[in-house]
Amino acid sequence: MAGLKQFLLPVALLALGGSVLAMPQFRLTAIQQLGYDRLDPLWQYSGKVMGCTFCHVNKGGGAPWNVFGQALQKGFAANPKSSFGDVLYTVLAANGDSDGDGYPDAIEVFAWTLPGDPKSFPDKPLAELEQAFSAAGGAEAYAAKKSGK
Ligand SMILES: [Ca+2]
Repeated sequence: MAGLKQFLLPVALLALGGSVLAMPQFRLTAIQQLGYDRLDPLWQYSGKVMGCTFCHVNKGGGAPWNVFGQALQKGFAANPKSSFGDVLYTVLAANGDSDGDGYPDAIEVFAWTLPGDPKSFPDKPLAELEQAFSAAGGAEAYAAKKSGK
């Protein structure tokens, strides 16, 4: 019996850990920092929460980055010693509209649309969203987690 347990536990951990590790660290950090993990309790395993096109042009990620991803890259260039979480927060708190669709990046994050794709934008008026965003804590709610991840 003990032998079977000793065999099964590592296999189970490997199966779980493999899919988690398959998700890039920046994406893991962003999903948790921006509260997207609330969308799906199994987000780490479904892989569907916050697709790569949040920051990248292609669905599979990698280069090139879309305009929001480029804004993050500029944030890193301006503060090379910052953590990804801090850069993400700085860009969102700056209230810019990377894709120029009329909705600031932070509002698009709040509304679950893509801040780097002008064809993706909220279906509610900006003023209404800004009011709800402010009531939910505004950009402060997107500050980097204290764990430093
Ligand atoms: Ca926008």
